[in-house]
Amino acid sequence: MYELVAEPERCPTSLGGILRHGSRFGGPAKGRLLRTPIFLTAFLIAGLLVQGPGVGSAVVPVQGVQILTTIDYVNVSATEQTLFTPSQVAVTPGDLVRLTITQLADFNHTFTLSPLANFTFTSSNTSADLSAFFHAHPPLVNLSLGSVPGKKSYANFTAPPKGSYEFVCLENGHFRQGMHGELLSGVAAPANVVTPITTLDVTIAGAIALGLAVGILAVVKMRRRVPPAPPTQPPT
Ligand SMILES: [Cu+2]
Repeated sequence: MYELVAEPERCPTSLGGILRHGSRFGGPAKGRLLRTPIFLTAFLIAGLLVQGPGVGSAVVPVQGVQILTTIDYVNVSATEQTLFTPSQVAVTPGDLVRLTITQLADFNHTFTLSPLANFTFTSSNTSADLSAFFHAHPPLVNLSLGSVPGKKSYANFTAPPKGSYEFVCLENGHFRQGMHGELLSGVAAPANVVTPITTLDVTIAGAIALGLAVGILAVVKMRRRVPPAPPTQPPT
């Protein structure tokens, strides 16, 4: 008549229950005690690797799953003095470049990036010369910045193969006033701008996974020291 009363010893739904009932999977006692934390750790790490953005983000930063792509954040300003600052920015070939251009002037500029490696315009080139060039060689990036000071414009692109790529402003006369610069992809670069944060995020995710695994192992050890509860006695 007591068939429906749950017997904890047969229902290893808790961690302690699973540990106490390792023998149901067979094998010597030492082996089963080792297998359970290893299984839990592998399960945890597998979960970290396969989860998509937003899934489980309470535990691991979303950036932590972006393992295969490194992002280079590049910020350039276009000034009232018809200059780009900085005029040299560095990226790594193949990285995803997230480019932000901040307009500081109250008149239009463009940010127009040449697709040709190791090519530079001559200082006597007019805006018409530049436009003709970009008609023949479509730019990697071509942003018109508007004329509102403080406005930001954005572009995402894949960093080109190793080389130096010139960027210019196509507004009349601005290039000849010095409004140009270089995107250095995989070549000697100034010590600024590039921040491959995704590599750091992967490290953080790995550290969190390791910390969780150590925590689980600690819990497992503590649970092993607690003697199992006596079996529930059916009412008489
Ligand atoms: Cu300009």
